[in-house]
Amino acid sequence: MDKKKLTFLIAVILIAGIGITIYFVIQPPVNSEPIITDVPWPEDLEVIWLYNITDPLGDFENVSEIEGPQTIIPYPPCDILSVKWGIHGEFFYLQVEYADIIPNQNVSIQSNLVHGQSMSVAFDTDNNSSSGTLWGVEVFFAVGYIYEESSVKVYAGFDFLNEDIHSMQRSEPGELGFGGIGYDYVIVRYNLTILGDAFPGGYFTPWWSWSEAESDIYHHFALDELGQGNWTCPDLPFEN
Ligand SMILES: [Ca+2]
Ligand SMILES: [Ca+2]
Repeated sequence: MDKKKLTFLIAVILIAGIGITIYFVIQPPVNSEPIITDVPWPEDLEVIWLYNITDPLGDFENVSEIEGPQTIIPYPPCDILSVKWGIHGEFFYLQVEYADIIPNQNVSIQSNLVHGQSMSVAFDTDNNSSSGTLWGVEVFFAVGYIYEESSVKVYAGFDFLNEDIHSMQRSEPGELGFGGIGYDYVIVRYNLTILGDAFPGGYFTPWWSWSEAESDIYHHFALDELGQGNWTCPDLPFEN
């Protein structure tokens, strides 16, 4: 494994608190359950997407070095095929397509019982790797699933104390729009007006994204890494 890849995977161990650890091991973020607001959703979501990532089918990482199986166990529900995001009004919208439906009960596979999964998109919103937390991240948007609870966790984490992603001072609930448990996609949104300096808009912003599942044996049962890229966020239609 090359150093860059190993660095990413080690980082995933730390930042996994975003997605899985927080749900199952550490205290869940306050108010992480999806909220329902009375702000209408756009009638045509297709017009609001600003960024589109496509990802190969079956491109799982070998996670044997980070509390994972010694060999890759394909797990299509957490295999991402595409991610889209966009900004409309006060919200950041996120759409994720998976290779299979998100189960509503634990999945028995090769002596493992897979009980949940999550995906995250993290942004270095000031394009400064020295500010924020790991990688320079100022905010992450997460959506996770606890199968047996048919529970979808949607939240944004921000305001970090140091490079430990678990040091986030604030998390704010997002809103589940469509899909989730029982579907092979999800569309969620997060209110940007709450994020303040963590999402000022109008910046060149490096991003990171990944999807992972956890079993009763392995903290990282499966990992689909979308990797890293860059996005120029438009000016926001409000003052943050
Ligand atoms: Ca994939
Ligand atoms: Ca930063």
